[in-house]
Amino acid sequence: MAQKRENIHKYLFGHPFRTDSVVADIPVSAGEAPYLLRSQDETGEVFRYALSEEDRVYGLGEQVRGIDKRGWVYASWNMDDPEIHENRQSLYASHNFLVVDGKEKFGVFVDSPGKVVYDIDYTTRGEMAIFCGRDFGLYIIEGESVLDVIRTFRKMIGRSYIPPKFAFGFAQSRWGYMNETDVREVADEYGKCGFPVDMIVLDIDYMENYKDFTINGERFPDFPAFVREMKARGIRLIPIIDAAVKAEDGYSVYEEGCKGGYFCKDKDGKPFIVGVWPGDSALPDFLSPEARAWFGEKYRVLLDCGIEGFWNDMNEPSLFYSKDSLARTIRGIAEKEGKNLSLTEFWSITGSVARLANNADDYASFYHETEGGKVSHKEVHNLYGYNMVRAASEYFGKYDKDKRTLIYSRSSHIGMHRYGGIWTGDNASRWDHLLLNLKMLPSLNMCGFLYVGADIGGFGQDTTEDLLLRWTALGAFVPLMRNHCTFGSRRQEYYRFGNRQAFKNLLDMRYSLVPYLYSEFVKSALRDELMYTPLGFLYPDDERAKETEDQMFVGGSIMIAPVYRQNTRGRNVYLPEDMKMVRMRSVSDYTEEILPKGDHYVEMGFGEVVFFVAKGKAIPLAKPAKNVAALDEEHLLWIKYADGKTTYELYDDDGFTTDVREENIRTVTV
Ligand code: MIG
Repeated sequence: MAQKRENIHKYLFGHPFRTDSVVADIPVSAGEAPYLLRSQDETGEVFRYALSEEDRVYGLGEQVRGIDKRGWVYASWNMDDPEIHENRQSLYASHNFLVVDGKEKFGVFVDSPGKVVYDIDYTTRGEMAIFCGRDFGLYIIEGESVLDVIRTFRKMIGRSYIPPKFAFGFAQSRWGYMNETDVREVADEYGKCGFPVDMIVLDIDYMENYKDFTINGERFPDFPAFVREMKARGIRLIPIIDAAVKAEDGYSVYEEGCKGGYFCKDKDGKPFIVGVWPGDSALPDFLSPEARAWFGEKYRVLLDCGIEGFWNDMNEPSLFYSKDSLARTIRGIAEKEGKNLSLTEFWSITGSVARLANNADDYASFYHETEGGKVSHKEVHNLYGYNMVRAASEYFGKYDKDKRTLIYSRSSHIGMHRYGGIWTGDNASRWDHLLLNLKMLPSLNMCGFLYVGADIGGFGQDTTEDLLLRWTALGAFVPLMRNHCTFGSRRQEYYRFGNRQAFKNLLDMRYSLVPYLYSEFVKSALRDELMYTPLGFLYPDDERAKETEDQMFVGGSIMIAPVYRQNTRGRNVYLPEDMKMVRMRSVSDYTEEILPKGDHYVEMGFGEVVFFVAKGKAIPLAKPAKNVAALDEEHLLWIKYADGKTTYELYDDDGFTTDVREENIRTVTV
């Protein structure tokens, strides 16, 4: 039943595509949208807002730059490009929600499956301009505070995905674990060092020639037995599934897809062929409900082997080339053979090759069969990864309706937050990427994504021990705690470094924090709240808090202030109120100190976890264990900052139930 919600205004423009980003039934409002000045240009509708000096703009999820988004142009256009730096306009995901925080406070959600551009105080100082295209929904959300606006928005898009509890353990990954021996070695070394671990991730090499839903029989001769062997050691294997399906006769997934018409088609109705890891491949049409049901069911082979978690990659979709554009490019270059070329002609050759990947013309050359009819991919580009995950998730519910399955994706869009988590793609071993990891967390939460993480240590390039230590100290507080890197880079499993004790402390501390992280995560999901909250959202009258973008509340009880610079023994920390500083090397080796509101230089050693408890708050900690299942949560240690008693809302369950409910949160007095 349509509810009238005074604080949500909804408008439709053109013929909006049904994205299923919003689940609430909201009636269309009359008149023009408040706050924004509407105009048109050659791209479609444009909405402008005059920003005053003190206004801040938050949101946009997986994006570059600060928590306050002012001063740059951002685009929603899912893109596989590992060169991540502050001058990029879009990364792997598109999250079209932002909040203006000033005298006026309101949220804007552009419900569009295609390109949206946000020029926030960049081209024209003091102006925000949003270029929405022609066919979209626009929501304006009002509230008393930034947090209020976010809560209303989150409620409107539906409850965030909750993974199984083991997903709060640690995951070791690397592109290049080739076979059982490689995986066993990781498990053995973790065991020898006494490092806890819950998951070892399988990248594309476990497959036969990069074919989805196959297992390379030479590398993994008895996969179900190997899955069992690892599980008996307390470790779950998390295989990857790529978006594109190898186009090869005799490969059942390809043949079924062709027969059922489940692939995206070219203008002549034939499967559109692109080049990615398996070579020539077809793209499942995840926007078609039939294709989703078909592809989802394919997960069964792996689920039947005992697999309980997956990751989805290459689903922007990433295209190294399309068959047609590659052929055209090769012909173009061949024509130049033997000619005396000008430099401009020479560069047009290198340019034509460089433009092959993720080419806009290719994205405009294939089509989806949707409930609303045939649409060009270009119009709905940003929904592809979202619906890939949805395909899997819808099937997991059928395979075992009472059990949560782990899934996280590279590409995403608002709406996908109900079906799975995300990791933020191909970062690199750079100190600024550690800071970016921190800053993205609240923006992602605002857009519904709670199960999130970045590759710890950096995916590309070579990590260093100090970077890895500092990054792991942040990762200890992040739901998806995964150390992952590319083949060809320096190996970065923790046991390869000298300071093992420091790494052990950090990993053990993570496991000690699981009762807290799990409780805070579930509460955030059930109550449509942030798990990571910037200081400025909590202390709106404190200018210093507002400009502090390198500290964060994690859940309701604690603030973290990670070290993200090399050659430092600690850092400056701003306390927005009196807080208790806790410095832990382990749950049995720690110090506490009450510090007054204001600035402090705080030393933070490698192998120490430092956090700050807010007044009246408590946190539960468990003794470390080799994996999540082995944690003793009957006997918790409590840390609090209170004279006398205080309470904490603790959540726990069997780790798998889909029946996650508010009533199962217990208020514990400590
Ligand atoms: O083109 O599967 O972001 O995590 O290791 C690279 C190989 C494909 C990109 C993912 C990365 C993964 C890699 N993949």
